[in-house]
Amino acid sequence: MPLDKDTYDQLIETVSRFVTERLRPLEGQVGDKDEIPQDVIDEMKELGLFGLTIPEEYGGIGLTMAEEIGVAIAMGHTSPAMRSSFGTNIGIGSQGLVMAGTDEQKQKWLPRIASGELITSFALTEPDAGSDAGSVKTRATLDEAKGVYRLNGSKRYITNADKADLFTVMARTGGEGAHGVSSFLVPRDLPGLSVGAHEKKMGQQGAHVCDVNFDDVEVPVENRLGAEGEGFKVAMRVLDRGRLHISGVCVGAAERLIEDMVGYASERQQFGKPISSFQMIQAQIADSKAECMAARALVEQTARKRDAGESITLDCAATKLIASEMVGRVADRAVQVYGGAGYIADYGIERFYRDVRLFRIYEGTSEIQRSIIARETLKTGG
Ligand code: COS
Repeated sequence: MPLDKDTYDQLIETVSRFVTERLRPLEGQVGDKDEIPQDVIDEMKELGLFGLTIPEEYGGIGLTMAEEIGVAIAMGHTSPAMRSSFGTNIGIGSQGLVMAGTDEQKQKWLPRIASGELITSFALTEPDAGSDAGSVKTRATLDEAKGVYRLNGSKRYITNADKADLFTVMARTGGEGAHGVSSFLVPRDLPGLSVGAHEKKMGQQGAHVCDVNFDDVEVPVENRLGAEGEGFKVAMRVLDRGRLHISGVCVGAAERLIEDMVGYASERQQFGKPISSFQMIQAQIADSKAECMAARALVEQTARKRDAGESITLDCAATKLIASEMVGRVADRAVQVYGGAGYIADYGIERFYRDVRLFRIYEGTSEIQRSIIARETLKTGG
């Protein structure tokens, strides 16, 4: 059920105020220290951000996709890592359970995910299985006598793994290819599970990615999500909506960069007048604004389609392609409008430029989005 208009407006206003007053002043610090302060995370928990998409009956707010997109756009107005701290709990780390879990599994985990007591992670990617997600090698071998699957293998670039208490892990129970993959809820404290040190990245400091290793980890049979062999499809459905959510964040980031560009161009004087009076600067602002508006319209349309129960695989791929490429161009123009200052860390524009680069890679590269769009379009005849 959608929220009533007043409640929704209030939610967006609260998130926007939190972004402006609490998070934006911390962007430089988070960028330098590669860590989001714990008191900020605690405040996010109090605001209910960890449970935005968890159904109400399991302790969350149960936002519709269109409402979730409103929050994603509002959160996009600050460094993307801020959103990532609760992003896995409301997205890829919980939605497999929401979509494919039994009531018992949901009762057991979702309330604590919604409150932020448990942090979740989505473990699909492996050293040799990135875009070709159906080729994962991590194996889950059933030991019927003991009532467990024994997990062996490694996952790579797993967001929030260092903080995670619960992983959704895609592992092979059957033969080659996507149909041999199942998914499992794997608590971090199981013996044999280890998490590597977080990687040093180009951007999005404060959001950590790590390897996760499984060495004979015994996962109870009742922790399997859905039937054997259904894990890949669960992962793909989770990624469809994840791609849409990320597209909302891209739109928010572009809106922020456009505001920054306009502010700077209006203040900065050259040749005796603000640089905003020069048509070449105006063109960069105009192109950014128009492209951002188009992406926002597409994101909102796709969210409404998902809420209406329509098939959205093609739409999500197209939305992610358009929104992530758009914000890349906007960030590039922002550096150009700022000129020398755009290259200097203190202004924060170069940090955004690095941060938004990831949007074209994670949750499916632009190349993968294009191949999904082509495949779906060829299937339906255009
Ligand atoms: N929703 C539901 N089911 C889906 C689906 C979706 N979005 N996409 C695929 N499936 C189903 C297919 O219908 C097929 O089932 P049937 O054979 O029963 O019809 C099954 O899953 C296998 O699909 P497919 O044959 O398309 O698998 P491929 O190995 O060709 O892989 C791509 C497809 C490339 C799209 C997939 O591997 C992918 O998205 N890769 C990118 C992974 C990614 O985004 N990684 C980012 C890191 S995770 S944060």
